[in-house]
Amino acid sequence: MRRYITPLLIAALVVTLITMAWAATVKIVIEGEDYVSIKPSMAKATSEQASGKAYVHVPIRRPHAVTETGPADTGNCVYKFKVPAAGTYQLWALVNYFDGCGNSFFTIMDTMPSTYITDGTYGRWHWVKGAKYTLTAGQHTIRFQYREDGAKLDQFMLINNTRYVPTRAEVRTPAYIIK
Ligand SMILES: [Ca+2]
Repeated sequence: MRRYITPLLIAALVVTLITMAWAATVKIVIEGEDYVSIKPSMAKATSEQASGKAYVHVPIRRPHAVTETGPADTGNCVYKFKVPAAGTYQLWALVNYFDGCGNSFFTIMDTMPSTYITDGTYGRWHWVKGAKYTLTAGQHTIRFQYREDGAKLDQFMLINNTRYVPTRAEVRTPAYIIK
């Protein structure tokens, strides 16, 4: 009997540590349409395919840019949220990009330097990894801003588990959203 005790204790310890790690994971999921303010040419739109049946986007301009010409205005959406535990949070965004000149948003956290979120997948909803932010517990503000026309944002997530990779729409977390 005795020779089983050590492996059992180790197994119990491992399970406890894994449980603690998972319990400490904070996932903040905000819909694109949860903004506290919206400025054109960022606009809200509806879709049966979108989480919450809505998203925000920079509508395609005609003629659509064929080079990296820069945005035509400072259209943006501002979001306010509560962080329950200080830490390093990975930004993910569920987006649909038009093409190589319509595949990014600026992302600005609080007063931190502007970054942007982009990748090379077009014409379908998919998750894109953005910047990592060191956040204190408490209230924060993030702005998604027009960088290229033809970019759509369904929802975004901030998560303190940097290994987590989202694969489908996440469940909105109203407890962390300030509206
Ligand atoms: Ca949405």
